[in-house]
Amino acid sequence: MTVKIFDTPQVQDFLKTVAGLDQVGGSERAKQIVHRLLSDLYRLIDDFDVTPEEFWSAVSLMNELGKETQFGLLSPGLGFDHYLDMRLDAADAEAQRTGGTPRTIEGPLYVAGAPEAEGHARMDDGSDTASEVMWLTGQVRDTQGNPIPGAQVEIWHADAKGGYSFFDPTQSEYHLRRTILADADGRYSARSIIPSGYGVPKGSPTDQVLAALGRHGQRPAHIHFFISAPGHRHLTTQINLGGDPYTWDDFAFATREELVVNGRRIEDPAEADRRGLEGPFTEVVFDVELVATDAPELQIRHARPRALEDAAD
Ligand code: MBD
Ligand code: FE
Repeated sequence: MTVKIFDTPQVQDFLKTVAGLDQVGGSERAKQIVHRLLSDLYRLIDDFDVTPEEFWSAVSLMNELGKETQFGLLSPGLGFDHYLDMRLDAADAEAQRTGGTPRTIEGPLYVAGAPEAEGHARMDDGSDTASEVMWLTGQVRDTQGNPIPGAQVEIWHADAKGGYSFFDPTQSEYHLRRTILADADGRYSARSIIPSGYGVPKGSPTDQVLAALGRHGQRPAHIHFFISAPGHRHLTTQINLGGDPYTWDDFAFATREELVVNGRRIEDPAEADRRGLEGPFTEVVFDVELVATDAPELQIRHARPRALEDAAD
């Protein structure tokens, strides 16, 4: 079957009707976007001769994605999250807003309302005694190099199995999630455990899409950050721990050169003692530069549905 009907007046008129272009109610933007989206998909069906079997298997896959709340997981896998970052970067470049630590994607696993601490926090609950202790620290500065006291540093990361608390019901509440207010010198520190990389659940609908593309669903070991301070641009970013086989092969496309950090193994008992630790540990240093801005809307994270967001404020 190689019919080509997309360009006929019947199909073009039909698309206008379906998108509500002949109706007075509704949203003009929704109509324009849906009209364009459906036009692109209808054309694709014609061009690729998509069969009813193929179409309905795609519908079924989307039902499965929704049932398992995996659209937010497929999204970075299909590069949408990174594409939105590329657009923000381009808009910044055009407005000559340059400098500062680069952004990278938030991902789908943030949970609002993590416990707050001043200067330092312990992030793990002590249940994992086998994992390497991570001492995560850094300074928040402006682009002139001045420290930003009181900067808010929100951190979240996976456990040794690559799971995130809240989404992984076996972990304690807010495990490996903290908000730390930087000290008078703009410094923050956290005691935690070295995270493992993340893997899309095997056989899940997201995994099925990736498998059809010949791709894997692995992320390197990484740590998420929201960093903000009054008068400065809110920053959403992550660091990747260097030396991970997936550092440059992240299914979510979040790696940026400036954000790869190599941990430093410290075995000196005096250094451990200074931090209240009993043995060797790995120190991960991440200094952050925030860009100054007067625009209030740039000082906060953009709105997006997030787990427990309303409980936070
Ligand atoms: C993650 O931990 C993550 O950060 C992203 C972007 C996707 C899946 C799991
Ligand atoms: Fe993550």
